[in-house]
This record gives sequence, structure tokens and C-alpha cells, in this order.
Amino acid sequence: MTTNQGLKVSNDEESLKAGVRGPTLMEDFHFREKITHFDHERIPERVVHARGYAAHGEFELYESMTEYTRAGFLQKAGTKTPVFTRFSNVVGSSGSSDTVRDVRGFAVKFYTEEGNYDLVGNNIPVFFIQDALKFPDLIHAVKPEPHNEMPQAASAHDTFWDFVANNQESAHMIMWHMSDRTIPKNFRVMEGFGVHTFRFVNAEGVARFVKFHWKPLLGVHSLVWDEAQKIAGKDPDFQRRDLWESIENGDFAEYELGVQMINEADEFMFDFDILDATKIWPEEIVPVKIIGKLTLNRNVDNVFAETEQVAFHPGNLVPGIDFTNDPLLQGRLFSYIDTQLLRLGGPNFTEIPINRPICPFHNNQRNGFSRQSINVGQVSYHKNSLANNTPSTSTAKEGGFVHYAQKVEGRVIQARSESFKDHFSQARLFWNSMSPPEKQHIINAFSFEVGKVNDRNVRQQVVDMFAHVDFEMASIIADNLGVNRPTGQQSQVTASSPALSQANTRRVPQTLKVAVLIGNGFDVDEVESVVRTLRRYGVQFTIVAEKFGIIRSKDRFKVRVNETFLTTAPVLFDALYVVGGTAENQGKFNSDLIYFIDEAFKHYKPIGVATTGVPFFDASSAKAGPGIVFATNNADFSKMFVQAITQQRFWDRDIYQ
Ligand code: HDE
Repeated sequence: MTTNQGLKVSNDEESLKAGVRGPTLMEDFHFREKITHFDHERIPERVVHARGYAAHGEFELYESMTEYTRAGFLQKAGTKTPVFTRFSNVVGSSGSSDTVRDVRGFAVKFYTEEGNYDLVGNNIPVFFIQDALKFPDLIHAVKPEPHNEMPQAASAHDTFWDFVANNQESAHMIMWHMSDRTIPKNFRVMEGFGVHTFRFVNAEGVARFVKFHWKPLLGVHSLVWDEAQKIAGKDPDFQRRDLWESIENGDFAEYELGVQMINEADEFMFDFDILDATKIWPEEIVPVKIIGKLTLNRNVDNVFAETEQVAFHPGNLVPGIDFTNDPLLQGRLFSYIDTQLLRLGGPNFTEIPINRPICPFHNNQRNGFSRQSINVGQVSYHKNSLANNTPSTSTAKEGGFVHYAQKVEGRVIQARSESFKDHFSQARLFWNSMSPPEKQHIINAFSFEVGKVNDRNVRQQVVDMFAHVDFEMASIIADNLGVNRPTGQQSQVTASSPALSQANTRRVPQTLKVAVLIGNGFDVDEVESVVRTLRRYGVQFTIVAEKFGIIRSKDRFKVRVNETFLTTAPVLFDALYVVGGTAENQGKFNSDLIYFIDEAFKHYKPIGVATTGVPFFDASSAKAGPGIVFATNNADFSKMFVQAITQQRFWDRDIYQ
């Protein structure tokens, strides 16, 4: 151990004192250096997206995109680009909980040979507002209320819903916000979206409008709200833990990159404005072309140095990718560098290792707080002759970034385009696209969120607003909230977009987590064969019992316990395997095990019941039906159980029977 000056330290236990019971001395430089550094350990958290978690990985291109863009990392199939991806919650402080109802950030930094390219997206394809000028209002409304700093990490309060009702451009985003998308199960099973319309520009200078999508290979899956709330207490780190552990286990998070493209000539062909960030381009109208894969395969070494200090900026582009006039995007181009200057203490944050490009970089920027580079030589200006006019600029052919020569015209004006004024058609398209259980979840979410609003007038305004999306939905919500049923007209849109429903997503058993609830006296042959099948399908299992240590089967076969009924919880698993046992069919063991069954049943999860597990199942409030698989007299039990696990939720289960 040394001081920061490199001096070897002889004592790190006692400060320097005048006598063993005397006062501490000012001249104890080691004490002062250590405490001073500690006092300065915190930096301001991000004003939004404060709670985040990140991992390293790579992006591999499937097919050349030369026809559409000159971006170097999109030219040759097979090209691999290192990436750093940070997922985040928008509203909560950095110490809040993972599973709250919130939009998730999905920010990817590509370290390309042509410089860093940042795709700073969210897990929802649209946004609350259309113009960046309104961002501080939105965030002030959704953050904890200023007079009492409550509630933390939640949109269920008066100011947020007052904002919504009085800023109706939020309608489409609110439908997504009330859907299962804002309670993703973990980062590995959520989509990502660039949200804005960008441009691809090819070597000939031909441009196309483009939207970016990340599609998880495991499908899109969510928690149920009761589960999300309980996990927030049982394991506030649920989603970061999942990412960390999956990567440690070699189960890398994988997402395919898709692009939707529209020719410049077709800009006005749609019944929405393609520059409006409150609109999607339905995939059925503009197909998503899959062009590559992101794999997150390495955890960070140090969360502060990497995850906290990473600085994303939608303005970090490479040649071949450019902006559009989306007014939300334009505003972001100012905000991100501005916020990094405060958060990271000056203009040299690009020199922090996680932010540094992997390609060489040279310019005449100098000095500032915490400068790392030692720039040599006499010259720090352009143009010059003393250094042979270096660093020199590059032409487009040499790889220089040349802004797309977009034609602009018009009057300087503060106004919203007429084409941005339809707020309800796509909100209704989203509603039309939901499966019946998804619709019910949206109604429940509205009833919960707006039910937390104290002001009756705000409740009424919300109900009246969402009658424009669906009259019946708003009427049910009105009844739940104890306000008047709405009057007014619902949108006439009848179209739907199947791609928006999670009911149509991919389902695979790999990496799903099963709790094996077990006690002494189980049947080893039966359990072993099930566990073998789970392993074969990549399903993970945890042995959960009343106490840590060893559990013994009827014939004294030993199993080591991983978790106890106390240290874990049913909400932390995707499915249960109820083995029970014979010896302990009484007291606390019974009631703990039955609690697990009741919870998993209520959360629509698969439950496999071993022969020895039947008495426990019978004693619970769960009933036989969808997703409940019994081993008794069932030669195909293991297979059927894995099928049920793969299905993940059984929405047709009647949990109120
Ligand atoms: Fe951000 N946003 N944002 N945002 N945003 C920030 O930058 C901002 C928006 C997004 O993991 C801040 O470094 C404005 C849309 C992500 O580090 C800040 C507007 C989308 C992250 C900021 C938006 C995003 C941020 C805070 C309205 C999806 C976290 C700290 C025009 C496409 C990145 C920081 C990370 C972070 C401003 C809207 C995504 C203040 C003004 C739309 C994923 O600069």
C-alpha cells in the first residue's frame, strides 16, 4: 500500500496522535489524503436515468449495408465492433429499485474504427413529448414531488398525471407506460429502440430515413405488477443481478439489430409524420430488416469507473449515419454534453477510459480540469505552418464526417407542425394490438397509478383523456377510480399491429429459473430425472429448503441446499417444482412451502408437482388447471413440465376461483 504519491504506508489502522490517548495531528498526511479522497467520492447522479447497470460486448454485422450507409462498421458481414451497453431506469435515484414501473434506457456505445457511435435508446419506441423544450417539465412532473420528495421511482402521483392530462401528446407513450413493457422481467428480455428517426447515407450521398430496433433473442417478457412490487423489496437489484449472473454463467445477453428504412421520396406517404417521436412506423407497413447481433459477454471490473462514468451522447455519429429534423432529437443534441460537463466535472470526460475512442484521435483542444493527455509541441491551432498544418482535416473520401446536405426552408417560428397534432390514433392502434390479458393489465395499471392521485379533478381529466383511446377502457377505469364515466369520442382507428403484442413473442426454456422446494424424504429417482431434463433444456434450478445444509431422500441420497424459504422468495423464480418430502409435513415447513405455491399460482407461473408434493399442493389455494403439471402417473412429466416452463405464464388460469 502506498499514498497517492507512491510513498509506502506503514500503518493504516491508527491515525497519528500526540500520545496514545492524545489528539490527532494535522501533519498526518496519510490520514488527510485518505479522508479527503473519501469525502469527494460522490459525483452528481444523472438527472434522469440515474439507476443503471452495464456490460461490455460486441456487435457482429450479419450482412453488408453498403447499399444504404457508408458507416465503416456496417460494411462487411462478420465485422465485429466492441460495445458498451448501459441499461437504466429513468425516474428513480441511483439507489432506488430495479423493478419499478418505468421506461428503461438502452444505451449502446459502439467503439468503431471511425470513432465512437452512440445509439442512446429506450425500451419503448415512442416518447412522452414531441419537443425537447418540454423535457424539464415532463421530468419535474414525474420525479418525486418537490415539497415532500415522494414518491421515489414512481409515476403514480398527482403531478405526473396532471402533466399527462394537460399535455395530451403523451397519450401514445402512456399506453405503453401502462402496459407490461414498463415492468420488464430483466434486461435480457426487453426490446430497445432508437426512438427517433435518423438517416442512413451511402457513399453516393443517397439518404434514407431509418429507425433502429434491438430484438432480444429470448423474446420480450415482463413481470406481473404484484410480483414487480414485491421484488422491489425482496431483491431491489433483481435486474442487475440477472445481467451480472447470466454473464458470469456464460449465458450472454443477445439482441438482434433491426432497421426500418424509408426512402426520402416517401417521407409524406404515411398517415403520421415520420419525424414525430410519439409515433411508431408499424412493422407491418415498414418491415424491420435484421442486420446484426449484439452480445453482452463481459461484466464491468468497476461500476463507478465504467458504468457511472460512461457518457453517452446521441450526437456521437460516424460517417453514414446522420440526424433528421425530429425536434426531440435536435434538443437532445444539446443536452447530453451539457449534462456531462457538470456530472463529470469539465470537458475532459472523453479521456476517461470508458469514453475514449479505440481509434486514434487528434485535435487542438487543450487543458481544462483533469486533463490526461500530454500534448507535445508548440502548436495548438488550425491552420498552421509550424506543424505542417497538422492535425489536418479529412475529406469525405478520406473518412471525414460531412453533414448531410439537407434542404431546409421556412420562417423562424415557435410552432408545432399540424402533422404532429394527432395524439390518439396510434394510442388506439397500440390498444387494438393488445391481447385480452394485456388489455386487462393496462386497465389495472391505470387503476393503480391514477388511484394514487389525490386530486379528483386530475383523475377525471385522465379518464376523459383516455376515452379518446377506448371508451370502454376509460369507463372501467372511471368506475375503479370512483369518478364520472367519460363523455367524448374514441378514435376510429381499427387497425392493429401484431408486432406490438408480447403474446406473439418468442418463448424458449434457456436460462429460466426454477425453485425446487424440497424436504427430507423425497423420491430421488423422480427428482433426478426431472433435474436432468431441466439441465438438458438449459433451465436453471435452485434447491430451496427450510434450512441450509443437506436434505436426504427416502433412501438417504444427499442434496445440498442453495437457498432457504427465508433467504429467497417465490417472486424471484419463473417456475416451481414442488417436491416436498415426507418427514416434515407439518408446521413451518408446510406453511412456507404453501406460501410459495400460492404466490406462483397467483402470478400465473408454471408449477410442477412431484408425487411427494401433492399434499402440499392440495393444502394450498392453487387449483389444477393451466400450467399445473402433476408427476403422479405421468410418464411424460419432465417434458410437460419443461413445456410449461417455456410457456412462462398461463393467463387463462383463473386465479380468483
Ligand atoms: Fe435522454 N438524457 N433526454 N432520452 N437519455 C439523459 O444524459 C434528454 C430521451 C436516454 O445510460 C441525460 O448523460 C433530453 C429520449 C438514455 O448514461 C440528459 C430529452 C431517449 C439515457 C438527457 C431526452 C432518451 C439518457 C441525463 C428530450 C430515448 C441514459 C444523463 C429531448 C431515445 C444514458 C445523461 C446512460 C440520459 C436529456 C429524451 C434516452 C439530461 C433533453 C427520447 C438511455 O442529457
